[in-house]
Amino acid sequence: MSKPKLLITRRWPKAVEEAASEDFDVTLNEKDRPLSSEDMRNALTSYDAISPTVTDILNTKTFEVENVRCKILCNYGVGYSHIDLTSAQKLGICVTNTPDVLSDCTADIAMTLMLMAARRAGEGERELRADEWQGWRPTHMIGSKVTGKTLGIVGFGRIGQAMASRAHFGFGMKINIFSRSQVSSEILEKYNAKQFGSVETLLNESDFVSLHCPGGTSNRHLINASNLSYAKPDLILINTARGEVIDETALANALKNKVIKAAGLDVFDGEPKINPILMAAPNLVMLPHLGSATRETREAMGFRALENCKAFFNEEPPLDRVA
Ligand code: 8YV
Repeated sequence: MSKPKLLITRRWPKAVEEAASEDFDVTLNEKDRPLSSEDMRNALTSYDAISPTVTDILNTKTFEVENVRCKILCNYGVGYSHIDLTSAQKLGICVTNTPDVLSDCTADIAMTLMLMAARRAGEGERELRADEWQGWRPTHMIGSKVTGKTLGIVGFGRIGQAMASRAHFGFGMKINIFSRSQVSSEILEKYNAKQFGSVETLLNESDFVSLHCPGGTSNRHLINASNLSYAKPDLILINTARGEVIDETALANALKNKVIKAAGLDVFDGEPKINPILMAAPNLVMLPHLGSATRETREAMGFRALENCKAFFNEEPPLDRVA
């Protein structure tokens, strides 16, 4: 039997690209450029399987194609808000993701941003490299203490819990949670955490808030001008989830008007373009979507996407089916 035709839309670490060719007739995106909507529509009619990433747009329009050949989208990544699941389902296309393998590294980046924002690390490095450091003094670049403070976590899935683990057991932080579903008492007890019924109260009762919920329309602007007005003035907000979860204009204004103290972002609405209002915002550290960017994790994500795809063509249920 011939191998299924698989399109991998962006370059993967070498080890996983090599493994992919064992079971699939693989097409690699040699130039590693994001696919256009037209490229993706053509791919849907020419490949048995496609492994997209967050840089691929698979919206309702993309799926408006005839003679679809693709049977599975084995997404490389845990978040899949770039894929319109209803349209995929209508065409009978299975969708999988890659949970678990990136929880630690994404929580590590959230922790990095939290420490950078609180301790002014980006600002400090810029000062030093600009040769503007005037030497040690008791009042120089004073930040906020992290240890022992209260961290609010929005979304308490695998990544949210990995963040709670670092913050609670590593930094002695108290944990507050906002999650639409009830978190079990066992999990709450593990982190000695309190669950809140609204984002407003979470913002009001936390020193730091870190976002770990899915993106997409249901969480678009979950953090906005209205609920930011409930935040403590010392609040530091971290986002490693999806850019659209925060209203970026509201965030920039909150930073400018000292409604909150600082923020750290790894993800942006419409990335890689950055809203100019964020570029001009004070007390903001930004990273270029590095959450899962370690060799170990990027390899594990590729292997996991391949496992899902292999299971599907072996007529077994893929481990991480989301549609
Ligand atoms: C991925 C991520 O690198 O997995 C996710 O949801 O946000 C990133 O860490 C990216 O989405 C790859 O598609």
